[in-house]
Amino acid sequence: MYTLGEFIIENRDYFSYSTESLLRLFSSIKLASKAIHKEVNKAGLTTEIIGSSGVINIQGENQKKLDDFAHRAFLESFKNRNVVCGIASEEAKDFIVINNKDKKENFLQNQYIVLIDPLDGSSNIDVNVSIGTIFSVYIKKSPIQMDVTIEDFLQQGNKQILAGYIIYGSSTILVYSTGNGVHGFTLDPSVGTFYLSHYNIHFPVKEKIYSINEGNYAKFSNGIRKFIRYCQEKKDNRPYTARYIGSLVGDFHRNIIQGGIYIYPKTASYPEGKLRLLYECNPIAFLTEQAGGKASDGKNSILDIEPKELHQRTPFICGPIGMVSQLEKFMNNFG
Ligand code: P6P
Repeated sequence: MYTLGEFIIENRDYFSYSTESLLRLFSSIKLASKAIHKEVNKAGLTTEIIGSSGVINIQGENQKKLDDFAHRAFLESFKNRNVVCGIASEEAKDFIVINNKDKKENFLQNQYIVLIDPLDGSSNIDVNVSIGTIFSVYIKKSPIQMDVTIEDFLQQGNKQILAGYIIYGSSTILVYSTGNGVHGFTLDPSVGTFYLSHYNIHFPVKEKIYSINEGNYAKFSNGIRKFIRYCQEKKDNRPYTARYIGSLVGDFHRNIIQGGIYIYPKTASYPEGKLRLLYECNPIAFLTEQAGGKASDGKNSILDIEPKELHQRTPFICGPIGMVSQLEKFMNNFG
């Protein structure tokens, strides 16, 4: 079985940047995700790690202790590997400059810009539902000698050179794409190694699942409501199965493997949509398209949206092309 490192080396010809720097980047990601895997898997046993940190994060949400732990784990592992020059995190208001000028030998490689949701769906931690890390990577745009600027982070999703997630569920799986298909690696905790377990993931042809929080039905637009009823009617290969666990990584991972659409539209509580463009929607949209699917805000491709600010939100739809196009048609015709 290929390890993640062996797979990256085997496929180095498909990656336009230095393989060595990609291996170092993944070394950081693997280290942090293994530390989080360990804490998540025993969260119920230690009060130090579950529950709230007592901090209200920049999202105005009650930060969970594991959120903070995950944020710090990634920050430290990126800083120590000299391969990232700037980080934007859901848990930090501003981007974080990593200045490695003193480490000349790696300086030229430190071109990676990372945007990350260290632990998405963390409200599920205390009830043992799968949660995940979502990451998005770009090449620095500003002059290499300068520290990162906000423009380095506000790049369109179609400029990503790497995107992925780690799902902490019944097993811990790292799923990523560098633009050459979507591949999944399962952690063998007994040896602390990620092994290739899902080669070239593609949405199945059969559309099966729709994932949306129907508790917001009364406030959905007519187009969304029409699509929900379309999913439920007995016709063709419908009704679809409704599955929604309130954890984007968990819902998406199931949908990309079993064939389903995930929808988080505008709601009364989130008139701009709830999900964050830069470190939730762009990376998931990149994986969606690489797996033969489609990702939009109901009208425009997510990857073409010109970002304006670090934590901006967007309505988010991702899944098989047929299902997403059908929903876009209803939204276009019925509002
Ligand atoms: P709701 C988790 O907070 C999250 O950001 C996503 O992981 C998840 O899909 C969504 O919000 C759930 O939101 O409003 O349905 O509870």
